[in-house]
Amino acid sequence: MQPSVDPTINTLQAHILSQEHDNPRSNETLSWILSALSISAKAIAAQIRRARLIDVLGNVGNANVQGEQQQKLDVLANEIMLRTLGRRDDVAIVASEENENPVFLRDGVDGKRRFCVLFDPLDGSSNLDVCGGVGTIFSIVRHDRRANDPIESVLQAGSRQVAAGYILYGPSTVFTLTLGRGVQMFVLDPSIGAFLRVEEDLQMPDAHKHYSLNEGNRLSFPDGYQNYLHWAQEQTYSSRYAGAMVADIHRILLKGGVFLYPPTAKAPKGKLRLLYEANPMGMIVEQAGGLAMAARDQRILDIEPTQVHQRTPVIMGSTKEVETVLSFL
Ligand code: AHM
Ligand code: MG
Repeated sequence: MQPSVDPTINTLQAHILSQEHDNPRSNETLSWILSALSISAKAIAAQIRRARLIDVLGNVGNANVQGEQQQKLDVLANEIMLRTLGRRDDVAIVASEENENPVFLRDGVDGKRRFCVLFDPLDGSSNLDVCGGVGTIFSIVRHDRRANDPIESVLQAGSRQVAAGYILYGPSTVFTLTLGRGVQMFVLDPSIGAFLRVEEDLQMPDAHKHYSLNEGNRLSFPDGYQNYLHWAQEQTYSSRYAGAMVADIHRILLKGGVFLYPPTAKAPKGKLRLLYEANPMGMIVEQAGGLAMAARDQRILDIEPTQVHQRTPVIMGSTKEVETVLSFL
């Protein structure tokens, strides 16, 4: 007899099990990976909450593969994720913003389906010193056993993701997940140590007169973006920018608006990374009824990646707001 799941217990764990129960073939081994991500989220949240007290703020003194200064918590969060995911038999490869190359863990020679987990362990980490919101972003794709090396296996278009999500470490810890059938949102109840569902099949507002971008770069945006900004300000749009993509997209999922990271003089291909930032956030936004684009005619999830750490411009959020931006490009 099939085990049944009590539908009144709306925890992340119960959600994963019920999905597996309803779709036994498509999700057969994701539950262990998602439970590792949930444990990582709790461990990272605990470190962040006490960061100022246990001396884990500030730089390590090294630059990561992107040439960016690593914070102590970037390194710590990366280690937590590598350790928890590394122990899961279903994970073939892990790829992190903080590591130059994907790490190969095990193959699927026993015929068992295995997955690649790509992640940014601590996105927006420069917010840490000022107690601002930061997040973890993850993307899960099937491991391609025919691939010649780990890089080849992780280089898959975002439309092939089987699951994606983010964890926001703010006043509460929020776990937002899609398994390709809608978006579910959970909040950590620290008193019982479980993520409880707060939004089921979340749909974002279609429009909202808010834009979110680093306006300091304005003068080096391509003309279309500058014209859009001019227009939006004439229309009395409001500006909201947390400086952490997870916090900005989380707000837009709930309230609506558009998030942009255009090409700039400093970052001509955009700043955000395709595989573990734009793709997973793009899948969440699309599953919530929004749009995620890289350019006027380029959907983010359709980009065929060529490099693990490749960057892309990002325009994502409420459908009408994204369409308006595109009309200026
Ligand atoms: P990070 O992964 O090194 O933290 O960089 C990504 C972050 C995003 O969260 C955020 O949207 C963006 O960088 C902010 O960049 P800027 O400071 O240029 O506005
Ligand atoms: Mg990041």
